[in-house]
Amino acid sequence: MKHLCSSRFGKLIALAITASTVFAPTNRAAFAFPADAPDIAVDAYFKAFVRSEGEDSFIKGKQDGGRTGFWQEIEQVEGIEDANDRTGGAYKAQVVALLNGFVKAHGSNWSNNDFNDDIAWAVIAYTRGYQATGDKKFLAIAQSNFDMMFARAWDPAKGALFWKTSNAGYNSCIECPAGIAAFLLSKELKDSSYETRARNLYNWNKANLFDAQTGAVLDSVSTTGKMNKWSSTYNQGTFVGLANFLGDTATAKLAADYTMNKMGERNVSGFMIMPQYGAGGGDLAGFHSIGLRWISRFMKEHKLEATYLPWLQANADAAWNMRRTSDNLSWCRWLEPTPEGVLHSWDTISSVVALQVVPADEKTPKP
Ligand code: 7K2
Repeated sequence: MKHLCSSRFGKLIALAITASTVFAPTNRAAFAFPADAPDIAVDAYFKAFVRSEGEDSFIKGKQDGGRTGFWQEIEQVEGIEDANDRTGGAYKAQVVALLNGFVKAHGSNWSNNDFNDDIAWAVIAYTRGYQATGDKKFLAIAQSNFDMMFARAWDPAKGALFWKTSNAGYNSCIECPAGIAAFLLSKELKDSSYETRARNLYNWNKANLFDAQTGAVLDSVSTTGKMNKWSSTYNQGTFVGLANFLGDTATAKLAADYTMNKMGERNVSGFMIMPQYGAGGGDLAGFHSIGLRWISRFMKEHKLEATYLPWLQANADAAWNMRRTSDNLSWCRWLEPTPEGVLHSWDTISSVVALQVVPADEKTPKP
């Protein structure tokens, strides 16, 4: 460096290095959220949205009551499973009560739900419930519903699953969650036929709904070949999660990099904050929980903290900093403070999950 710097060229390099240090995102230490933030966030969520009835728990649609949709509900249960994983089991009783409450509300056979992806999400949550508790009842519910869904949704001509029972198209939001569900089942049931299905779904999605140049995961394609090229944080996340399970690390990295570098808006420190998806209980409000969960897991399993942790922490910090002080709830639009008034539970889950799956620092025990 010394001799380089003595030349004109070297001075230019030195200047460039100084400039990149000044303008690059600041290091993570300045951004890490407080160590007690993850627990505070879960407690606030429970206080606002979880109602218990005997041994069962139910998630309210809004603070003042009502229901949330099937997939929003079960994805919020996944958020509590994240809290349980982070703490090594501190929320086990709550996970059990929520899974039992979900069965009370929706039964243990979900065939009356037309959305194949809804069933895949719930299979993931119940398989994780089994992993957290060892209760075989949860695994049996997961397996029977996966099998029911797969039998009705599989299109042998295409080698992919239909998104809905109307059989009108194939979406990343069914192929990837179903692939994750199949992979989890293959491990717990020790049945490689599920892993084969996971691999088939992944290969199809990679070949048909993935841009290998950019790392973007594309939304869907209809049976008539009409493409929806929109990319969302939830599809990026499940694609990364599935690629990671199946050992395609390079592709997982490509999709994670796209999410980190291309999706959202930069904050004042230069980090990309995930897109400002609309609040109000609509589908998109909870998408970041899914994106963050699977990309964080990929990072931890491959020790890629140097690449992804500053960005993930910037998002978790933003979620924490935008909370409202009256009840510590935070919504899903992390460049703006959470408004006062009655919130939808689904709007707040991405903030809760961000604080469960993103380590506060590199010393946080890895699950
Ligand atoms: O149209 C699909 C998908 O392709 C798209 O990415 C998102 C974005 O919407 C749906 S996926 C969300 C669905 C989850 N299952 C239950 C459905 O009610 C819900 O639309 O909006």
